[in-house]
Amino acid sequence: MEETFFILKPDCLKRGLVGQVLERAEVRGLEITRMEMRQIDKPTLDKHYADLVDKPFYPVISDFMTSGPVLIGTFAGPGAVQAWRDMLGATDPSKAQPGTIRGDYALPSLPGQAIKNIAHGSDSLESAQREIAIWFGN
Ligand code: IDP
Ligand code: MG
Repeated sequence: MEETFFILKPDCLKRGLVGQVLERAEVRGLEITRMEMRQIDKPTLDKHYADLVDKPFYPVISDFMTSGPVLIGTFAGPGAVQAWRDMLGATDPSKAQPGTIRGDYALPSLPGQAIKNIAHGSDSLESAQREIAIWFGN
């Protein structure tokens, strides 16, 4: 069964939205196959966001993602990777459609601040496998 990797980001936990976000995934039919609360360490985040570490805004993302506990985990189901991406909506909450998690629960960030958009989802099957290996080992 296809698996995708998720992170419920620090804003999700701080705002008490864990139940609502997980409920959406479960109601859709995605099965939680792993889940763990973590305080992210920067070296692991750097591996996870290897394509972003050299961007000028990466330090604010890194500070945001390590600003409080997160929940990491995996969802399984047919087409789980695309299903969870579609449920999240666009990266920038100002572009995310109503009905998506980011469109319903997040607002645009102020200039120079990290985009706080509730949750992460792998963007492809290859990314999912890479990320699951980083966070959980094979
Ligand atoms: P994604 O989460 O929709 O896959 P990515 O481009 O992979 O988006 O970026 C990872 C995360 O980094 C985003 O979810 C967001 O929290 C943050 N981010 C991305 N681009 C920016 C930016 O231009 N400014 C601030 N934060 C950003
Ligand atoms: Mg991404």
